[in-house]
Amino acid sequence: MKVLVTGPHLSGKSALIQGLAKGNVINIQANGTTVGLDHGVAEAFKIPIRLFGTPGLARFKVLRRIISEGADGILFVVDASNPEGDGEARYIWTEISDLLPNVPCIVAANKQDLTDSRTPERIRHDLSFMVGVPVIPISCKTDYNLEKLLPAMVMLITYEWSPILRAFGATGETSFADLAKSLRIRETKVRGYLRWFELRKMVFADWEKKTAHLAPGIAKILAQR
Ligand SMILES: Nc1nc2c(ncn2[C@@H]2O[C@H](COP(=O)(O)OP(=O)(O)OP(=O)(O)O)[C@@H](O)[C@H]2O)c(=O)[nH]1
Ligand SMILES: [Mg+2]
Repeated sequence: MKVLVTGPHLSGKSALIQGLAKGNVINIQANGTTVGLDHGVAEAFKIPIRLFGTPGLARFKVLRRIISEGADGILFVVDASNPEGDGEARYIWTEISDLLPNVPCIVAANKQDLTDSRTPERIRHDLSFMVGVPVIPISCKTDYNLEKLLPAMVMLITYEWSPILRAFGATGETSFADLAKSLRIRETKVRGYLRWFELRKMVFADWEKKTAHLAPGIAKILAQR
């Protein structure tokens, strides 16, 4: 899975990727600001997650567009202690929701270690343009709640695809033919979906036997609901 880490300048995007990927990170920056990208690899529900961080400066719009391509989820990082950054958050949100419409998103309300940081309720109120997007309070400085972000993201992405993923048996193999039947689509279309899910390690397919099964983490999420 590819998860985009974006948000306004100096909100803590690079710090978050450091915290989530635990040092397994590449960062291109100059004078303390990202001018290229951040890349890190992490995991949730045993699903590998490739994190791509964008620069936050408004002028790097072109890079944000390139880095956003094909993202399955968005972590939108805001500085909870800095309401002056909300205008910039709105600008980046408008840009990203145009590039990645209907992609699951979570707001990470960062810097909760600071005494003047806003609560999730306050952030929901102040960023009311992000209607319906869940807000998780975090601190990259103390690692507060960092462990919650990626499981929540994998769950959101799985729910998004659950109408298709539920056609798989919870355990064991499901044949391509059975998938086509229960989804009422052609087998060629089933193969298209399988390639897409396989790339994201959400499903494993045996292309010779023409069977596939859910990754255990995905089966677990679907069983919980
Ligand atoms: N107190 C506090 N400071 C933080 C936290 N997270 C990041 N910072 C600080 O905030 C500043 C910006 O952090 P970065 O991770 O570089 O922010 P960024 O969003 O990647 O910045 P750009 O790439 O320039 O847009 C740095 O000085 C960090 O040390 C946090 O949770 N608490
Ligand atoms: Mg950065």
